[in-house]
Amino acid sequence: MSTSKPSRILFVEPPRNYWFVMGEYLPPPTGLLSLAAYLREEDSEVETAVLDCQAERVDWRGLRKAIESLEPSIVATSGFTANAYTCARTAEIAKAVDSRITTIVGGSHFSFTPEESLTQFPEIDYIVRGEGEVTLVELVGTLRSESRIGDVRGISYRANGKIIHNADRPLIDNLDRLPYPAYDLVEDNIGRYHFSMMAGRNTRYMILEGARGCSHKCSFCTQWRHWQGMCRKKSPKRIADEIEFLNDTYGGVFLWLTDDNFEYGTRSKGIWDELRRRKCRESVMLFFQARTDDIASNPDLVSKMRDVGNYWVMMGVESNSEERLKEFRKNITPSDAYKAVKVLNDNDIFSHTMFVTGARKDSVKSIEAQRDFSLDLGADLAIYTVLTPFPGTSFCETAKNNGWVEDFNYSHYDMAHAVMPTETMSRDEVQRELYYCYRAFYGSYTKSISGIFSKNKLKRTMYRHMASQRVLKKLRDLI
Ligand code: B12
Ligand code: SF4
Repeated sequence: MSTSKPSRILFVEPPRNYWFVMGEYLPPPTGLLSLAAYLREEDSEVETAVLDCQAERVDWRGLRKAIESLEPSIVATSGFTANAYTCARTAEIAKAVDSRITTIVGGSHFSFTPEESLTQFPEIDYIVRGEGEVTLVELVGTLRSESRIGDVRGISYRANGKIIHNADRPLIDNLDRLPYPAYDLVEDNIGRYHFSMMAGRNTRYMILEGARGCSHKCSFCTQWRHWQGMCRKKSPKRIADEIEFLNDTYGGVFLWLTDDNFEYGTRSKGIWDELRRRKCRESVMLFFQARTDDIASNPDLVSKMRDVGNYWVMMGVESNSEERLKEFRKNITPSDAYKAVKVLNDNDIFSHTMFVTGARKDSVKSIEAQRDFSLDLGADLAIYTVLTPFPGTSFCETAKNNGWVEDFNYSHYDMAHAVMPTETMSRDEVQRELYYCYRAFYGSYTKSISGIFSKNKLKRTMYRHMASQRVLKKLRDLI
């Protein structure tokens, strides 16, 4: 095997655990598909393949066999904090097959921990920090031509026993220029991608990007820093074209927009205008993430988006406490949450609320109040998460500087494991309170029965699925 021409790159979605809190699902590896699409468009000398271990039911031994038979010169993978170790293990396997294989990782976790990760994982050769497309093309070209690696912006690596961090790379200025994710490279898997709880086992689940970044700066969130504090949006036409393409070409129905903050106020009008003339709007189920203040102040635009297929909205309500919201730098109020839930419910859009528990000043009493508030809102779904010090967040710096973090095992950084105590609660107590939150939401017999027999198909699917997945038991087992 050789790293000289042509480059043969294998993108690997490693074997991973799913996030049991939302039941059973199988997502497409969108980040890798976006990189693969751009790379093959820009570099005709590269051979590109994607191995989705999840979809193809390939375990670690199978991954090793696949690398042996495909003989890539480069193995690339992506991860966020909770699955960082699976990326390192992928690189380790590639090196065990052939030490000349170049291993590249990227994604939010590695972007924020290049020094730590390159020290901890000798099997990783290169970390691509931040936006990946242009950097990967340059890195692959540079490796092939054996030219100066020091000139490739946006990478970290080892040289002469030292860890080197090249300068950052500026962001792509127009996201419309990016090709569609290379779903053709996982064509055999497309029928398997699904999100049971949200759309049912047999509804085709695909992910697309409408924007990168967020203009807010919440203390617990990695996204705004990952995208350099900027929010770049694809044009309404491009977004509608991509939705239509996924629906027409691959039968994609449940379409999850990755945009961290959809912004109904500024974007709905254009996207609605594009979609309302297209047939696909009748069959797609669009999922958005949005802020409560934005939804609350734009009921008419939310209603317009419902007309073109927006069935489900997830919003970060986070807390009932003004003080906590201020500490999170969230810039919303609890009354925004009431208004937002009402707007969604009035428009028959599934209202999915998210809460953060286990902040430093949280106590059994304050979490109880948060729980009551979450039930009182009347949303279709509440997901409770534990405040987690993700590397790259400003909260992580505060938590580390104050010595609050007790658990440094990144595989527990999934917002379902308590990794820090609060001022008045141990980690076990935080974990127990988290369970009580879910028990209050799903455990109510009358609520579950009315959910299971609800007239709303999405609600029915969700409650039936959650009952079958024994989510409550899994959460209790964490205590
Ligand atoms: C869709 C999604 C999901 C889906 C499916 C994810 C999947 N495919 O596995 C579901 C619902 C299952 C999910 C679950 C979780 N998610 Co999630 N998810 C997302 C979301 C919205 C989109 C991901 C995506 O496709 N982005 C589009 C691609 C193109 O962006 P990208 O991955 O960042 O890749 C770019 C660069 O980072 C870089 N890059 C990335 N990887 C690589 C690799 C190489 C080799 C190179 C060169 C470059 C590179 O290049 C890419 C193009 O520029 C993101 C937020 C976001 N907007 O990204 C959160 C996000 C990734 N999730 C997050 C979290 C915390 C979770 C959960 C732990 C819990 C939760 N509350 O949701 C679970 C964990 C699941 C698990 N056990 O693995 C966090 C991660 C934070 C962190 N630092 O760890 C994010 C960032 C959300 C947030 N606001 O904080 N998620
Ligand atoms: S939590 Fe949401 S609103 Fe806050 S910075 Fe992150 S993406 Fe933006």
